[in-house]
Amino acid sequence: LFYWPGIQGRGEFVRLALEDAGAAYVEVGRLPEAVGGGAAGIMQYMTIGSGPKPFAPPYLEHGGLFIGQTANILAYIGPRLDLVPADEPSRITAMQHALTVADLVTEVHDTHHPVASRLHYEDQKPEALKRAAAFIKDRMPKYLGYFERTLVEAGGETMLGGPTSYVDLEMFQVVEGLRYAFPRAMKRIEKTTPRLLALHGRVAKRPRLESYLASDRRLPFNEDGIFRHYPELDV
Ligand SMILES: N[C@@H](CCC(=O)N[C@@H](CS)C(=O)NCC(=O)O)C(=O)O
Repeated sequence: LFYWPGIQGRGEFVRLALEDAGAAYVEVGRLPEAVGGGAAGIMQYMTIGSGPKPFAPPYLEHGGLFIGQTANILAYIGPRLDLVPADEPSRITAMQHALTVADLVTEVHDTHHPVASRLHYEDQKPEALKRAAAFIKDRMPKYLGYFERTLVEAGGETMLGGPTSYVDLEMFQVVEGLRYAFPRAMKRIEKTTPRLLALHGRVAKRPRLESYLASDRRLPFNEDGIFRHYPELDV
């Protein structure tokens, strides 16, 4: 797995699936630079070989194939880790939900970086205040309401209505991330999503994930990642 060291970010959606399945994987970004790890290693591997290159981390190398885009990585590893049912409708639906999560994640990123990713947050604060206010008022309830309805319509236990899938793990991370970034807003909005919260609780108690979450492999949220806590944005 190739992802920036030091943050959960988008890579965390992939880590959760790998950890839940007990898969053996190497996190290249967390290896020393001297052996090809660190941020330099991540950049370097994005350009080597003659095959198609990923646009941005996270990406995964498996059997010589470099796979980019979080949702696409999950669609690739899901069947191999037994984290998505075998039938095509389930797989397409899982991918659809993963892409919706990717949209949400981009909007969360844009609350603190509404103008440009390469500028510091401090250099786009007035725009961030406006963007975050709109996100909290309209978008956050819309996404969470959609996930809640989807879960209820699927029977209330899992997002696909069958065994636990990578989409359920993603829901855990969405709730965790939004609670970290926007605790005040989330406290209000999550009153309307009881089934999603129950799913979050069940995922957290899955034995391998429970030990992963308590380990130092699970990086803490911080203000370099996607879900950042700036109290002034949590209006
Ligand atoms: N849609 C992609 C977005 C990938 C992405 O934006 N990655 C970030 C880190 S979380 C990055 O390093 N982007 C560099 C860039 O966009 O130039 C995904 O879901 O994987």
